[in-house]
Amino acid sequence: MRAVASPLTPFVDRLPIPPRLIAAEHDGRLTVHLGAGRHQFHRDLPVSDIWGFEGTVPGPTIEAERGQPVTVDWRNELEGPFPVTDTVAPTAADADGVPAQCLPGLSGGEPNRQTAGLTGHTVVHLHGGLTPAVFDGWAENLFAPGQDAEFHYPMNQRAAQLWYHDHVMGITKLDVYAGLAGLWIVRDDRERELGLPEGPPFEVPLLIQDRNFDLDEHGRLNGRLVHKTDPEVMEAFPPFTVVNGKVWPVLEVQPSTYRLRVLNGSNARTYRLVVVRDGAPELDRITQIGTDHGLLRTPVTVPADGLVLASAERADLLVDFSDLPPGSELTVLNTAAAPFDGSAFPAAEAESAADLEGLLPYPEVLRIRVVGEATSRRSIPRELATDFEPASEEALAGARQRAVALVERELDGEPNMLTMRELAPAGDAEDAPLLTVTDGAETARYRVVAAHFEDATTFFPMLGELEVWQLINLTGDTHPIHLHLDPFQIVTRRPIRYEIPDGGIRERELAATVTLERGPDDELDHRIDDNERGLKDTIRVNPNEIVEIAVRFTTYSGRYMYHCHILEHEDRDMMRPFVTMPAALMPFMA
Ligand SMILES: [Cu+2]
Repeated sequence: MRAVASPLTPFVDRLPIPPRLIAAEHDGRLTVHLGAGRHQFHRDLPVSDIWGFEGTVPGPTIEAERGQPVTVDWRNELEGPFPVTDTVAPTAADADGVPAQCLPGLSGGEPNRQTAGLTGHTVVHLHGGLTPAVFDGWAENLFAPGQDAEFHYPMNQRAAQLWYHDHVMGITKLDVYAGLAGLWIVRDDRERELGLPEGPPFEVPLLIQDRNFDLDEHGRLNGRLVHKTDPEVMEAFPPFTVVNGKVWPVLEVQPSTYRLRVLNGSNARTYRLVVVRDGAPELDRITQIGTDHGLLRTPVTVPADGLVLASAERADLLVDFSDLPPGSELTVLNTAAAPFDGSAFPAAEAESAADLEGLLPYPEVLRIRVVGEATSRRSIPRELATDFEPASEEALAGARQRAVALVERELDGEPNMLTMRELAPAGDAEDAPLLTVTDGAETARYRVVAAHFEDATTFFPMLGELEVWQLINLTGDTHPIHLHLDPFQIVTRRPIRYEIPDGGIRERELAATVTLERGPDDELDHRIDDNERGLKDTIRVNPNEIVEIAVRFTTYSGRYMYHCHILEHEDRDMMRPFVTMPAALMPFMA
């Protein structure tokens, strides 16, 4: 296996803990400035220009209480020039065959002039928030430098780890990459009844991202942020893993039980995290208690290969270090090649996970070092959440069904276009290109009724009504699909095989035959992991797979978005609107 030497030394910086901004200490009224800042990503890197909340990477961690509203005055004080160089390498690999994305610098790419000219228009979305539509951060409702937006967050929602980030149409990938992201933790009585760690030192948020940097004329890293893609891969998979703003940091822990709250805030990269000590995985130290929207019903172990988190997914973990003598070291490694397609990788081989072709030159994520004398192990409650159950068969059978095909359209001379094709049943007489879905003896026939963000809205869920959304992946990559507003539960994940005739993918039309059975070359298990059986807002849809989710929008009417959370996909053009409606208004819809 070929490798490239790292220009940065791993595990020399301490893991930073973002400052806490506790809403209750400010009567629920917060002011957050979005501004240019300076940030050092690693001891041996020059300081980088960034755009961040409070001018920091990441922004402060906002902490709120369930039922206590928070108003944030988001003050846009962003100033140019834009702090990231955006480029496309002219070739996918250099003369030695090393993928351009694994290397720092521009790899011969021209800086994108439009990106350099960005003016700091922004909008903030609270991911996972049950937020009225006007405050949800619609991607086109921007505020300019010098303007502010006062957003009201009711916080009528269960305890969970959320995050806030920029959500501008077409450039979320750039603004988030520049640093515009931070954590938001909701707390409630149920978590306190369970005695879970809250705050330092035993609760540690881990925001994982990947970044790349430019080189000076001598080939030395100069600290400037680089967003680089290549002619074959339209997503950025930068080589350096950053946790809470530092490349490969060190977390010192006491021999005790820690609550690690992990968020993948990367543009595109999926991580499969494995904890290794003395060369061997020790995943049994980890108990997962929560997911995107908070506590699971019962604690679960993480999957045998490791904890998979696609962009925007969260995991609430209790990790037991209580048996470890001072000086013990554990390493968190990532074994997921990119672009991620769900392929397995055994945890036992995590130390040799480096894979240039898989755009994973450095599997390192975090070093954990045990210091101090033994304290106590924390017992883990057997019953966690009691406020939700899986939808019954009967409820599912009566639910409104919607279907969406995830489609990648190849284009000459420009990056591929990804879309969510919303489907509607086709009449018997229709001869337009159709997508058919065959499940046993039954075949459903669909036509595409919307593909791009600006196409007319076709999804009008009624408040209070259960819906089942089918997400049909007709691409070769895993897509983390995120719904704004209410959380959902996964119902099924099933293998499909499909055929798309030549020319079957057009601007809006789609011809495809989908069969609900495993294809002969399909090696994925298409399993629902135990840690996905909670309240989710982002769900992975793997290749050759159909995922069904059950969702009930409950509280707010209005125009919301759902999208792939690979930011390069969301920006081009894997995002669609939906409008939640009170039942009483439906008869008046023209
Ligand atoms: Cu995607």
